[in-house]
Amino acid sequence: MKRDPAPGRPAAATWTVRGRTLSLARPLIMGVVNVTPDSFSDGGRHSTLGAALAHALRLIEEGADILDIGGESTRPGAAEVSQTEEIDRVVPVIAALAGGGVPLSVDTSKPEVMRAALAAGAAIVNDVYALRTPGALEAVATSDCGVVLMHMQGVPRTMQVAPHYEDVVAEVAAFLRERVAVLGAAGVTPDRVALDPGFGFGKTVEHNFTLLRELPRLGALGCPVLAGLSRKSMLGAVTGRAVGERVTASVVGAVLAVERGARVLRVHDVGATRDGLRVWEAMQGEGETK
Ligand code: 7PJ
Repeated sequence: MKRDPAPGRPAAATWTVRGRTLSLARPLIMGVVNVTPDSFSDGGRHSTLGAALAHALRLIEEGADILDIGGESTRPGAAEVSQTEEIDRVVPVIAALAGGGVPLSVDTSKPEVMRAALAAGAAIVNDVYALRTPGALEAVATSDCGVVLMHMQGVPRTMQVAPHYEDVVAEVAAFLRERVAVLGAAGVTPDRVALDPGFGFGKTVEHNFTLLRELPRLGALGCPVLAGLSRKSMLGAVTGRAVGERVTASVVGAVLAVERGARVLRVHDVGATRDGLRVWEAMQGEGETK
């Protein structure tokens, strides 16, 4: 028997990506596949096609529900990547994995990369600029792909210099609500959209933890919430641990996000996150576990 959702929490929903309806009754794990030589947490180990594919297959084995494939690092100070270079990195990975049963997301802000990735079989566009780059909205509107809209204050190169908000939750929510409206006007319906507070993107440690605590206020916007806390510096700030030693902190963060309504988790450590979610799901009981 299905229970009613807790008061104030949106009902377990679905996410429509390229005609496919993903159930969010159980939280989904989006595994990160970096195809970048300079990505801060993978140190370039997956920069070749073979290594990226091997990594992707391992994440699927570990229980990834979605793979997020990115060819440009957005860490503060990271080198910019040309459109051609980014396409050359991500399209072969997407083409090789498309049709394998796991929906593929492309982590990009460039309209031409979005188009190439969608043509190669990607089902989701994950954009840290929330489709504000000229042409990005059109690239997505001509497809029926899913979309992740993320909040960011400023631009990656300088966003961590002096993040400032009067009310971080209200401002992030207002931004995301506005973007959902803009997408809707362009024909991208809310059932295709997931919303992301953008942990670490123009936010202090305190801003990040306020957003985590108040995550249900983003869920109230009516779209599924995606949370990306994995290995981020907010976790280093409270544990004192280097990026490669943040697995435990990342899993705890993921489970806290789910407890506060997140339904998609963008993570590097898929197997460990799966374990954490099993514990959370067991607690839910009543047939919601798998
Ligand atoms: C995020 C992202 C995130 C979404 C990155 C990293 C930096 N996309 N891409 N949300 N982070 N939607 O993996 O730490 O938090 S790149």
